[in-house]
Formats: sequence, C-alpha cells, structure tokens
Amino acid sequence: MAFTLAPLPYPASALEPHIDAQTMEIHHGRHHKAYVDNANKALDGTKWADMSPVEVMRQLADLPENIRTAVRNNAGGHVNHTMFWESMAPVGNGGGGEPSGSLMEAIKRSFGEFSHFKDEFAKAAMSRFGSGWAWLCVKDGNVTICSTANQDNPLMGQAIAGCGGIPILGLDVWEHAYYLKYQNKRADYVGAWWNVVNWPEVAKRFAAAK
Ligand code: MN3
Repeated sequence: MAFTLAPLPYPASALEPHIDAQTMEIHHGRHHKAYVDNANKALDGTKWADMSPVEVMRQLADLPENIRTAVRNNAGGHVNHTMFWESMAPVGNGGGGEPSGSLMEAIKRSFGEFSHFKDEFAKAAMSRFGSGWAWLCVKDGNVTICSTANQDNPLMGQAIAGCGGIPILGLDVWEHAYYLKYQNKRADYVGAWWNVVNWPEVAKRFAAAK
C-alpha cells in the first residue's frame, strides 16, 4: 500500500487568524502532497513500500543508499506533517490553553513552570537555522525538547536526526509554514501557534509513549 495524503482534520480556514487558510492549503495540498508522492516514488518496488511511514523511518539505516536520502526527506516529511495537522485544532475547539493531568505534571517536572517550557520550546524553534522542526519528546519517562534539521524526526534516532525519543508534539519552522502571513518573523508565528496547539491530542500521545 502506497502512502496516501489524508485530508486536513478541519477546514483550511479553521486555524485563522493564527495560521491563515492560504498557507494551510498550500502547505497541505502541495508541500505535504509532494512528500507523499516522492516517498512513494523512492520506495516503489522495494520491501519497504508496504510498511507504515513510521516503520520505514525507524529502519532508515537499512535502506539502500541510492534511495536513503529521498526516503529520509520525504517519508520524514510525510510523518512530520501528518502529526503536525493532528497537533493543531481551532481555538476553543481543542486548540490552545494548557495541558492538564499527567502531561502537565511531566512538563513541570522537566521545566518548572509551563511558561518556562514554552520559552524553552520557542528557543529550540528560533535557534534552528534554516529549515526544520522543534519537538517535545518522551525519553525515559520524561519530556524533553530538541530540534531537527529539514524533515528529520527523532524516531530516526540520535545518530541520524541528532536527537532521539518519541515525539509527541512538533512545530514546523520551515518558511513555507509561515512566510505568507508572517514573512521573516518566525517568533510571531511561534507565538501565535500556541493558540492552536491541540493539548488533548498531545496528552494522548504522551500516554501512549510512556
Ligand atoms: Mn512543512
């Protein structure tokens, strides 16, 4: 089964004004679609073509060298964006606010106050030079922050991605994620994004990762 592009879990305009509809349409319909198409092209006819994209990503080191970079970028892009769409929700309809329960406890254990966690996450997003992602991961039962370049994902492992753990929240800091509305002001995009973070969904991933 080839990878497929799932529809957005909400209308493209649902995250307005924080993320504009045109950005969502282009980001999902063109960028994410291209990752899906190119991953399928690279994997076509190999034994990895029938695996889930997450499985493929975990086995990156075993892939033939002639397709490894294409799969790293495009299966990575597919997994990262699928998670990204599901990590957001309209304001007041799942998006924004603060986490609760055991996820909030884990955040406070690692970062003290929730506001300090947000500062540290924003720092990871801001200090990623060029294109990449900021992540909240579960590692040894605790939550940690890291960032990766391009479409790398912590599930690819420390040796490839430069950080490890099970990601439960990711923020796309490629310019295609924010340039139409925010131009070069990445900090404004990161600040606005907190309003649409789907904490109930992140909490579900946290529970599954522990
Ligand atoms: Mn993107």
